[in-house]
Amino acid sequence: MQLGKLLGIIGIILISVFLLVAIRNYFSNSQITNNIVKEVDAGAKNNGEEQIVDLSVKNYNYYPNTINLKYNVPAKIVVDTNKVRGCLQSIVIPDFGVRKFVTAKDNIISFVPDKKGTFSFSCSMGMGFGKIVVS
Ligand SMILES: [Cu+2]
Repeated sequence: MQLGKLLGIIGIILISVFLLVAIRNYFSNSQITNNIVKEVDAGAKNNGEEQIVDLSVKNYNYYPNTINLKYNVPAKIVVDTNKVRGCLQSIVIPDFGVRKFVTAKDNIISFVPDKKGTFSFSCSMGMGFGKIVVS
């Protein structure tokens, strides 16, 4: 009678532990699966790579004046709005469909350089200008 009770309690403990482990494995497995899916998604587009370029001003024009980018790697141009002022804040890159007025709070221009070659960028009035070389 006592032994039966004891075995019953041990049985319940064993089942509980088994269930806990099973539940934990289930959740950690689904997390791993999610991560793999995310990596595959990113890989299809760009291997998770990105390129970051800082854009400032020198001699009343954009600096660097020629921006070199890798083909098909998402680009982020981080604009230093302490230097890039006034109409130079209105940046246009026609070949990549970019037209943006950058501010201190919103100073990143993102696009994918999906064409190879040399392209121009400028302020919307064409007073400041430069080149983007994608290779
Ligand atoms: Cu301008």
